[in-house]
Amino acid sequence: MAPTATTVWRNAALATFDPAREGMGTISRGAIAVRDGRIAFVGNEADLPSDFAAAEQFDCEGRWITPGLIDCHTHLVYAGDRSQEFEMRLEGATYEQIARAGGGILSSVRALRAATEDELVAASRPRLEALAAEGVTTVEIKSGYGLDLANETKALRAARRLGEANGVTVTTSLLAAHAVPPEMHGDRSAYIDLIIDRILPAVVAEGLADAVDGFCEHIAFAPEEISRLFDAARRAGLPVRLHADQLTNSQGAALAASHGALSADHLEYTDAAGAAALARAGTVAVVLPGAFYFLRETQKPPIAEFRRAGVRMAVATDSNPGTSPLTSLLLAANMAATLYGMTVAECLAGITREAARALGMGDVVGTLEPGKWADLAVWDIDRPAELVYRIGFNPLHSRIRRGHL
Ligand code: DI6
Ligand code: FE
Repeated sequence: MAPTATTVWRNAALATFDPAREGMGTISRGAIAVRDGRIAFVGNEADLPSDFAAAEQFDCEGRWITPGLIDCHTHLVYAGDRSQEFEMRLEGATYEQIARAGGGILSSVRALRAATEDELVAASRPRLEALAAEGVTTVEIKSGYGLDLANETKALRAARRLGEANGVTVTTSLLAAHAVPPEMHGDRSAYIDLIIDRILPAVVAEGLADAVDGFCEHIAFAPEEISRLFDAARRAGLPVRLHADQLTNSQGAALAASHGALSADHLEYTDAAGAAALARAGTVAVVLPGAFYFLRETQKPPIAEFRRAGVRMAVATDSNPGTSPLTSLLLAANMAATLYGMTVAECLAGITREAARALGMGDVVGTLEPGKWADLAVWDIDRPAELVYRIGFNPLHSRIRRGHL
């Protein structure tokens, strides 16, 4: 074992989010030993095994360490912006009106189709860097602004390249079922066939997606259409996730649960039966308060029902040009607390452990436990609550991914 492959982060307070420990799994005077990019020891510094005595040591001077943050729902690969539609909404237009008039998602489709893959990478990189600057080490990125074979694969390739180049683990979702492309003239069912017969097989053959997503909504796809797509995804060996009950209750949560989805996301209009279905299926509820805030929604996801039913909750940015031009996961956590009434522990677990679970990555990231990747965030804070409490302040001291600063 080369000595440089082993490092110790000592003199730190730890919020491990290890489910075997209480609350946030805190350790007040802790140490983490890292070997070959993975956590080899987590615990009290006094219990650090002597085999790590020769390792390179970093004195954290009492700072806090959390798992590297995980943004489990973004659409951050896009071209252009939608600030003009923002202005229209401020003058009274609604999101649905703009979407039905060919704006909304379709305006981002036009912009993405006109961009080269290199241009997409260049346009999206600052957004990924903004997340990383706040301690994010894993980001999920969806397609959904291409809506045909060439452009969906272009977006997913851009997402993969962003991950390789920027020290962030990127996991991708094929969200071809985001809107009906203009050339299909509203024929939703034919477009679902195109996804199943052409786009999904090509994406699988090239290894471009880690999951399949869909938008189940009156302005997007109906439950039967999503069901057909999800059956195909599962036959192709990909897990599924769903944009569910964001603008209306379309029984999206129950639909996601019935397909064993990793996550159901948004959920503002989900009812108690939907919450119970998520709990039974072990589907994570991903709340996206950035979109709620930006659309000035008033209907909140049923957090109390989720708690009662034992649904696991994650929090993400939904970073996208239309409904959540947000690139701060800490601000998303603050909004989950202030707008939805989630506790500090729920918010922080929601951007670490539960976000990992929502991505099907709960066995490799999301907590500080031996065997997981050494993805860490070191913070200049005295209490974990500060991460949720501040608005627009970044207390990150350093970010470690797979053992590397
Ligand atoms: N729900 C959303 O909030 C985003 N996608 C979705 O299904 C919005 C995407 C956009 O408006 O560009
Ligand atoms: Fe989304």
